[in-house]
Amino acid sequence: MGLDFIDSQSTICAQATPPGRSGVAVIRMSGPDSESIIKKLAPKLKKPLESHKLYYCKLVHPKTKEEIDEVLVSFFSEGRSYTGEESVEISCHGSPTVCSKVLKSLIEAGAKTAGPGEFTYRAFMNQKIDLVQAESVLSLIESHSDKSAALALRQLDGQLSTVLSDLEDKITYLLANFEASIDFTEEDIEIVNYQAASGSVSKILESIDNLLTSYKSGRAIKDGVQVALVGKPNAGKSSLLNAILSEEKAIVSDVPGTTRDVVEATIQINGMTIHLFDTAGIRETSDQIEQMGIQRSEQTIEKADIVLLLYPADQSIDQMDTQVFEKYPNKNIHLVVSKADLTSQSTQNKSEYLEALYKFQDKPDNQDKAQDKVLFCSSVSTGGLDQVTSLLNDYSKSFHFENSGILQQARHFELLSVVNGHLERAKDLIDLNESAEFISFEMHEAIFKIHEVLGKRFDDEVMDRVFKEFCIGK
Ligand SMILES: Nc1nc2c(ncn2[C@@H]2O[C@H](COP(=O)(O)OP(=O)(O)OP(=O)(O)O)[C@@H](O)[C@H]2O)c(=O)[nH]1
Ligand SMILES: [Mg+2]
Repeated sequence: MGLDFIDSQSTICAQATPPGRSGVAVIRMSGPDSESIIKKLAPKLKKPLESHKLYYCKLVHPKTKEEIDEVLVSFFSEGRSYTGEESVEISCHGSPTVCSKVLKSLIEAGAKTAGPGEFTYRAFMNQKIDLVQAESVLSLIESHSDKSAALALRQLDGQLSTVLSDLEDKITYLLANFEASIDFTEEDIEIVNYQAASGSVSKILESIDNLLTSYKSGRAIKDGVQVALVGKPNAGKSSLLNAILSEEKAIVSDVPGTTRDVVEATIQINGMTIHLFDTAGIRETSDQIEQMGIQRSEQTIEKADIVLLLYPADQSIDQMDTQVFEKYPNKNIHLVVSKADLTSQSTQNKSEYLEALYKFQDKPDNQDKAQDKVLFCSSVSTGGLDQVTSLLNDYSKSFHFENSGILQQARHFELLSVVNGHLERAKDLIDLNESAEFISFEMHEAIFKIHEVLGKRFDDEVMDRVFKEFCIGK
């Protein structure tokens, strides 16, 4: 994107609602000339506009005086708007022609088209929000599930920013002590109690570790959970996908190798987005297109949070299945015995499947948990999906964010991992009774990185990364 579009002296405008027809569309304007520009389009608005008031008026082209629309104008004075600048919002009729005329007239009257995310960028530059909150605006706009919207809203509310500022304060306090002790090294006065400081750093590291661990949940809440349906050709993967969706989404046939490309579908369970991926059956083949499909199946396994490895109840596990366990020993793999209607479940030997799986994966100490790894399903009989749906149900319920801050952005995770590294080194130095200068250096670096997360320090690269995802009008 580049930030060359930024010129905070200008007044910008853009449509805030999506393009297309709607009852009402909203056009936003922000910048020092907002009031004077809207008055050029609405000559009847003579008196100074009052903040947070709605004005009903007719808009006309500033030069030709052609009538454009009857609209509602809301006015926000400088310091009392989203961007912190004087701003106007025009609610006009939601016709693309009307919106385009309003925007053209605003530009004729002196406004310029906003760049992607420029309204939020200005809010950040005017210290209305920090960078973490700016990112949450985008997350909220893009949220596709109840939980992702709720989490983004919390971040916008400043919950994560507060947790990070609190960490910053604690590190700054320790740093101040170590820096003070640098000045007194000659005089043999003990300013810092190294043992107490080590304990304090451990506590901070614990909080950071909690945040870093929370990223797995945060990412799943934000982006959804990825579930891969894999297994041999004809195992019943596409049938299972269709049965879960109650829709004939993927082609089903008794010809092995029917599915070639990955078929994706999305469902919502307990406020979470679940992405289901039906894949090409894995087998040895000389067919080049099928080989490409199998490669995609493997890529899907790599990205997946849960892998459902299907194999039909009337067959036993073979080398193709165990290869998946062997190749992905750390994946959350569940064995799904498909077509369970073809044989009686009681004749199935669960331990045989478990043995095959736990040859390559760590067996949980809890026996029930170990047993839970095998599910039976039938895509054709009543209640045949119960075990699969309850697995997805339980999994989607396992994501919480009631209490502390939770990370959902890769940028935050990366930077806090660096903070963690600096503080671990600081703690090692403290425990070795090293000089306060070295310890202070690590703490300084840690604080710099927290500043980068919050946007107290930033450069074009950071801004580009944050704002490149935004669309115009946000
Ligand atoms: N009896 C029974 N037949 C099933 C079940 N699920 C699938 N089948 C049949 O098994 C055959 C293969 O089903 P698909 O869903 O296409 O299998 P797939 O794993 O997607 O196969 P590929 O795309 O070739 O890898 C079809 O004839 C289905 O009707 C089931 O639960 N019970
Ligand atoms: Mg298929």
